[in-house]
Amino acid sequence: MSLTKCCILVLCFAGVLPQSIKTSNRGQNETQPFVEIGSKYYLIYTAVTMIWFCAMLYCRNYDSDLAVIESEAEMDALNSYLTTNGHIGKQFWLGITDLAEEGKFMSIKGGRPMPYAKWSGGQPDNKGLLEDCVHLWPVNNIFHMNDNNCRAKLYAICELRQPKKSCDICDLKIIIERFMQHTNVSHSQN
Ligand SMILES: [Ca+2]
Ligand SMILES: [Ca+2]
Repeated sequence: MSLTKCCILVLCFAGVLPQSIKTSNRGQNETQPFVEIGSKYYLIYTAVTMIWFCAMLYCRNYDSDLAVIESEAEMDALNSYLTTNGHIGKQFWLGITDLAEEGKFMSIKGGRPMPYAKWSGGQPDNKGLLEDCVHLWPVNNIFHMNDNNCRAKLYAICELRQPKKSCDICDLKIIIERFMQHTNVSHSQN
């Protein structure tokens, strides 16, 4: 990571982020303030525009990540929501970048190649050799993807992380059961 990028991250932590950010509390209302759109929960944040790095950190404050659209169904659901809820003129950062290797767009969520793309005409074009972060913008009132300068100030769409797989709980359950069995055996021997 270059010194410039490090400085940008420090700036984000030092107060560029909106003061209203709070760590999510999933205890009372697990999805608040996210809205269910299609098969996922999203936070459409339109109070402040941010550079891509700050948008990424903003989402992290909510135990979420910049959204990564994984299928045509997800794209259609999100497009439908944005266009019918007053967001048609806005642009939103996604969690996709080719910062690591030019032209190889990766998901920041899973560290894998972007699972789905709906580029607008002629994109991605890496205009001025400066465009490494992907966002949604409306073309003819339909949201498409474009690579843009990561320092452009756009809105953020955060995507709530999926719950952990139940196997973690299963493993814990097995450990507890074995402990209880061991305790019972110990007691019966005493
Ligand atoms: Ca690029
Ligand atoms: Ca572009």
